Amino acid sequence: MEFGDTNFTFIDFEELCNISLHSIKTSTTPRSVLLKLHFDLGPEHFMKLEGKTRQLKDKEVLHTLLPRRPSYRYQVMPEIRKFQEAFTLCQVVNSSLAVPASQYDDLRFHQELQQFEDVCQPGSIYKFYIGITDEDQEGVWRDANTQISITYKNFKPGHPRGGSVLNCGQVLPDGLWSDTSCQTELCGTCHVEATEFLYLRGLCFKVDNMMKFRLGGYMGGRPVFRGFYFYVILWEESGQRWELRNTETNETMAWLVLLDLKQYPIGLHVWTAAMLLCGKPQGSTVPLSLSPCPDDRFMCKSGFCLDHEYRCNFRFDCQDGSDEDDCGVVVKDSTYRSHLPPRGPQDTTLLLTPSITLTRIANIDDIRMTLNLEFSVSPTWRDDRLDFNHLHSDFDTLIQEEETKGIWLPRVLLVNLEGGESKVLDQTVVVRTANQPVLPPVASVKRGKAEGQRQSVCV
Ligand SMILES: [Ca+2]
Ligand SMILES: [Ca+2]
Repeated sequence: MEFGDTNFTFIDFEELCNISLHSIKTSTTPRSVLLKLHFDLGPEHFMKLEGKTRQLKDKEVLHTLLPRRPSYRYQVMPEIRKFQEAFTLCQVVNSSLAVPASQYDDLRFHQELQQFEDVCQPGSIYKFYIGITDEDQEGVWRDANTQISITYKNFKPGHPRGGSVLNCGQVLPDGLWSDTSCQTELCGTCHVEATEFLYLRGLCFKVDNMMKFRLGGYMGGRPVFRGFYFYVILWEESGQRWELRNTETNETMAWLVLLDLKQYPIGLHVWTAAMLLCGKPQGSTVPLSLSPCPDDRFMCKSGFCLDHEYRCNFRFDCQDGSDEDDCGVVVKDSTYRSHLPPRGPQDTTLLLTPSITLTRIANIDDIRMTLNLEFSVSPTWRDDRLDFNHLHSDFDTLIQEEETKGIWLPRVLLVNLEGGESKVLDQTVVVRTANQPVLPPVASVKRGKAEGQRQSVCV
């Protein structure tokens, strides 16, 4: 199965009618776009549009006719968690733990929660978190996402009850707010901006937009990730597993069972192909990642994003430590022979011309006729048989001793030492970028991991 079939011309205003336009083809007329919207958005929106269909010529016109939806949605994550866990989950799906900022927001928020009253902490009146906390300063309620103190409040009379234990916001059944312990297990709700999305990587998508998914509504009682095209990632309740489906053909493409049922398919997971998938037979494993990380950032296994400078820098920066996994620099294929030197330019014999830097004349002993010198010898060469990962663009990358053992290196031998000895110099091997790095394919699950190719090596 290949994902290069781009029959869509309307993808660039996906913000407005993402789901509705999934199955619209190139030949679609504006009129039939409206009919499709009528079907998907419901007759009440169609009535607003209908009177103006005559004039529809291009997508700009259509753009102006579409009903304006709010730029965000509330999305209940209907599993109970502690406050910090609910906060983190919203972050990793590229959203924030919801904090209604007006009466209108609060109304929408409460309406969203009502659908899950029977699911979240059944039997308790305390069911839902709100993303506010007074942990830093008692009585000063701040938005946990921005740390800015909130202006709109909707606490029940007599609430918050106060104290250093009750530091997180919760919603009561009537929609009014109260305070609770941040260790209480309640459902969180994410505030999802329409412009924010996640990338699904690891499939043979040929178009960037095919990788984009966003939280949009519920299926099987849990949030669904809707692709900008016709793919969805949904919770399959009877099988208790996540499924990647093609809604156009109604086929399940891959599935994932997570041991922790509360977990979402965010970050890197090994899925199972439910059909022939990108050349892999049914039943084979397919690593897929779902995360907000754009191409220029590294994705921790958990789905959090890091700047590349933290990748392989000998410190754990991801909570799961995955930024220090697979940090090998040297890539060689099976034809590589470490006892053979690389060829020189135009296939000549490699000639090494070392540069010598004298750093210190430590001692001159004219009685014993000896000189004590400190110096370094730096031969530089190019080995086109090797590729390298994780190279820094603005400074040399050190190759660990373990890896230097597997590659050809010149031996620099110093003779005529005091007493007639000879000595092999201590060596440090660094790699310097000699040309532009080659990035992995756009949809690669390792996108952002490997970079660099065919560089010079110095000793
Ligand atoms: Ca408090
Ligand atoms: Ca690191």
